Amino acid sequence: MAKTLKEKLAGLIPKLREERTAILKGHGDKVISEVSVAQAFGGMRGVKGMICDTSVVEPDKGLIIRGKPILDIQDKLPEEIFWLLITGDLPSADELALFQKELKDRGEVPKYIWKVLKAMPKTSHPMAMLDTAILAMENESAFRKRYNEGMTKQEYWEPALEDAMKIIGTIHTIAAGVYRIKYKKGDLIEPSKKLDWGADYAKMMGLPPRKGQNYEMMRLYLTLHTDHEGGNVSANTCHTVGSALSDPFYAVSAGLNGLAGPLHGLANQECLNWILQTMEKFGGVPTEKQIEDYAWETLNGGKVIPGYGHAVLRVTDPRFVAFNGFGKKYLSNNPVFMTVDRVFNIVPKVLQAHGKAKNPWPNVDAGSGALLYEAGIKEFEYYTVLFSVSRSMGMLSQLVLNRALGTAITRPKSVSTDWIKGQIAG
Ligand code: HAX
Repeated sequence: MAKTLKEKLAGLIPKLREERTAILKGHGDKVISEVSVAQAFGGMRGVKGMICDTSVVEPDKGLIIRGKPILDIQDKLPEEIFWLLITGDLPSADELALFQKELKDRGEVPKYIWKVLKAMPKTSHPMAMLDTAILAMENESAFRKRYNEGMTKQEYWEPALEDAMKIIGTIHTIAAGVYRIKYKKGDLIEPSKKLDWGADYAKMMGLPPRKGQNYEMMRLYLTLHTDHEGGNVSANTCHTVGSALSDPFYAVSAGLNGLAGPLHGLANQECLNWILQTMEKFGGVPTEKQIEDYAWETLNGGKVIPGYGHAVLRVTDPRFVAFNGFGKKYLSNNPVFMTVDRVFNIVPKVLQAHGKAKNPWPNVDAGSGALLYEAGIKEFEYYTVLFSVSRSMGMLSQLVLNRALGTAITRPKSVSTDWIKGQIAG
């Protein structure tokens, strides 16, 4: 008989706890990182100060989920990736079917959420709408109820998982509702009883299936964005808020607020903007020389070229490679995709000549917008919502594991500038 996710985790957690205890007992004093003045002033870049087992980002390889390079698992469903993130293994066919059913069983969005969303100003950003909806749904939290009843620390992960499954079971429906309400696309579309998570999201947004191409695009998009280790702004924020035992609704809503920043998740709306501006300026697919000129114009204007550079990566992001592969398969004659592809030939050389960015290569956001645009999603400011639906899986898998392992409340030590001056003076 196939196991539920909860049964599977219940079997795994005792071993994970033993391993953690043994490491801390035997090697708790081992130094794994030092911090320079530049790192303290510079966003703690590179400081090793937290644990995340769901995925790692290797500077020269990109995203690796539980030992599997992302390009090797790009054809898996996002539901399978969630299972992989949280348990370390891909689900069997039976486990997947049972898990998908469990998500659908939790798929009802409370009616008050639609009232909240419809009451928001017409000018609200779709990310503000999504984050507000998740926060308003805190009312449903099993974690908060069980905490107030007095559960033991050993039990924390169980209602955290229940909340995680409620969020994943509904976030695509809420996000599709945000799309239809915000952009006046008509009545809300009910979730399907049959479709998988990604295809159902596309359908509820009202995208035409296009012989399944749009469903395939959505699954790929959601699979590629689930997780990017623990230190990025959204994961780290979710982790910190969750570490105070704020329940998963609070923690995920907070993490998504971080994803809404232009240097993080919002970059994907800015990328396509940059591509379309280039096309508009030059009246169609620009030549390589025109792209080069426009890239310099952007840099000389003191702006960043969105979609390029990364805090950790030092190679072309494999997720960009996956999107490019989809584009080459379905959109090879499409002007927007052709421009993205041409920009990829030019911008790294310009950034190298500019000499500032440590990584001149494209990140995940450089190519995804073209695919979304061609799928019929023309509202750029919505793109981060799609990112959020996927990233909720990474944040929640990390959060459930942290509650299972009893990870402590986050509390790094800050120091004052005077203290730094004192250190420098010796
Ligand atoms: N265009 C122009 N300048 C860039 C650049 C780019 N694409 N990428 C980096 N630089 C600049 C930085 O602004 C910085 O300049 P200052 O010294 O004047 O501050 C310098 O190069 C060194 O930066 P870095 O160490 O290479 O990069 P950071 O770790 O500081 O920042 C960013 C990483 C992703 C924020 C950065 O590369 C950037 O702003 N890129 C464009 C925006 C973008 O694509 N963001 C999406 C990232 C992926 C993601 O998280 N998605 O959610």
